[in-house]
Amino acid sequence: MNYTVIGGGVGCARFVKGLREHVRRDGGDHRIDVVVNTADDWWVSGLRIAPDHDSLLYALAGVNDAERGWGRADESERVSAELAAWGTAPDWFTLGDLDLGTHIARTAWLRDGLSVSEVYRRLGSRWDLGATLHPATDAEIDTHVLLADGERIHFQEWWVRHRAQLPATGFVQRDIGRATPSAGALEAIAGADAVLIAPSNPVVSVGPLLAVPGIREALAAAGAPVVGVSGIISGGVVRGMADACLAAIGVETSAEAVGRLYGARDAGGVLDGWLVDEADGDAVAPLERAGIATRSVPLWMRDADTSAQLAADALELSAALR
Ligand code: GDP
Ligand code: FO1
Ligand code: CA
Repeated sequence: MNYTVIGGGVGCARFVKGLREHVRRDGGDHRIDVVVNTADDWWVSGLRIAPDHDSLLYALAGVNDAERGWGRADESERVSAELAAWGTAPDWFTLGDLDLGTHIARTAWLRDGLSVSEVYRRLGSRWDLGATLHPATDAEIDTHVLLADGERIHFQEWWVRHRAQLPATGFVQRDIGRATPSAGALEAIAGADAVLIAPSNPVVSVGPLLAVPGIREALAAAGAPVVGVSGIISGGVVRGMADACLAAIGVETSAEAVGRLYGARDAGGVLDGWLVDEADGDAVAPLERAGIATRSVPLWMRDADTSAQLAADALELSAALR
């Protein structure tokens, strides 16, 4: 079976690790493709940083800093201090020495004219990831945050320097209207037996991905059911600041509201199915009435077993909708 996951960074990484574990336990020849958000990316010290991709790459390779959710394990920060001293990198953004190796290799390949897809292929080939990573688009679509005071800053400054505490009224991805889906993303969606939307940040990880012209059309045309997993449990995030992102676009932080944000596939949205946590059972009936097949299951990914079970639950709902 071909499984295609759509998502961003740490939440997507944990979900894909669960799916990989489920597939390994299930046996059989399965394929996992991941369509990855690139709208967090930014240029620092002349290097292209790609947080959502690198969180997935490092987690699937087993070399990630699981506590922080980004960057490499056993890291050091000698170069980062020098970059801050030279002023080519903000002192609030830490670039580990090992992590810089990835940014330097990626940037070197981009300067050689390789596409982002090609760069993903080369970076991923160093480890046995058990999944193939595709950028949603090969175009640069950095996210900028529209602040309540009318200013706009790069997403990374809002997220890291200001911890998403500056009141915001929206998010824009520059030139996204000219972006097209990567070939790998389109193939992964068209060829999937199941398309799963990871419990990623619905606004800045999944939102920009769905906003790439052609992605929504590809999902609508996909033969596979599209099943999403809520990253919001009992009205709150499991980690990170998706609640601040949802507030910025006027959406309530709840599993039901995010399900409605994605929308039912046969009503112009993307979802055939939606998983909410056991604590959010009251969201099932309203979303079913909205045309989204909804199940209430344990959504906390605490370890390999619970993550694999969540992936199995998502695939079970997908199979029921095929
Ligand atoms: P980021 O780009 O690094 O922020 O990562 P993502 O956007 O892929 O995922 C962040 C989201 O994952 C957050 O909104 C979390 O609530 C969600 N998340 C993290 N761990 C879990 C978990 O164990 N279960 C569920 N359901 N969601 C989770
Ligand atoms: N997040 C932080 O909170 N502080 C940092 O200093 C930081 C550095 C960093 C470097 C490389 C990278 O790939 C990610 C990094 N992140 C850092 C995380 C990143 O800002 C977020 O995980 C995502 O962009 C959120 O979607
Ligand atoms: Ca992200």
